[in-house]
Amino acid sequence: MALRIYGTAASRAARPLWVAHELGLDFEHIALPYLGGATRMSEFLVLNPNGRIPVVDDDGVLVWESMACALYLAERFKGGRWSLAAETPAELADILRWSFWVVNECEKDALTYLMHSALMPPERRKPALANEAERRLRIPLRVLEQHLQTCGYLAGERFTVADVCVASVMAWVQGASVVMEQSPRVAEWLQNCLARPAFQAVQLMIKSE
Ligand SMILES: N[C@@H](CCC(=O)N[C@@H](CS)C(=O)NCC(=O)O)C(=O)O
Repeated sequence: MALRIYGTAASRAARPLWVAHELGLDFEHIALPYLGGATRMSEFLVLNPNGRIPVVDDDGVLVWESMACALYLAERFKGGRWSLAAETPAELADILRWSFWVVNECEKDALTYLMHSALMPPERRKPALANEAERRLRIPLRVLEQHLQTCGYLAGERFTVADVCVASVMAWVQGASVVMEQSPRVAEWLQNCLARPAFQAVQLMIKSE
């Protein structure tokens, strides 16, 4: 098998896995957990010296950083039955800016919200941290809401890898009032993205791991 994706589906590996399912790629999934030390073993550090998942191994071409993995797969396999990659310079600009935007402006606060509202055991959660993260997210979410008032997608007039990158982060805050109450267009767009069969396939992978 020439294409391998490392990382449990219940992690940022969901991003390249989502793209792989969208494109109907033939790949091997190595569901490496991020807890328990497997990512710190020397065999894994050869793939990613940062000791983190995901990693994409495309016949020896190694990609780490989950958004880079998603962008790489979309570009590398863009000639298939369905393209998630840019077809024009304007689409490329949109894909790059939204993907970098979500990592830099939203991901940290979205993760803090998720950890302190759902993921951590209740006794370790700090609601004040979740509230503060949600409050900070109001500013970038206004930008996304404004964009979606006139466009159905993030790049061009079709679903692209930019939607995967941004929706994969917004999924962490999908139940928060900053989405549900403040950002109705974001909520609608997110619901459409998460209803896609490829995203649902990743959810099934999570359940079966
Ligand atoms: N910026 C990196 C973050 C990767 C990351 O933190 N992955 C987590 C799982 S979602 C991990 O491997 N954690 C293990 C560790 O940090 O030791 C990316 O987007 O790929």
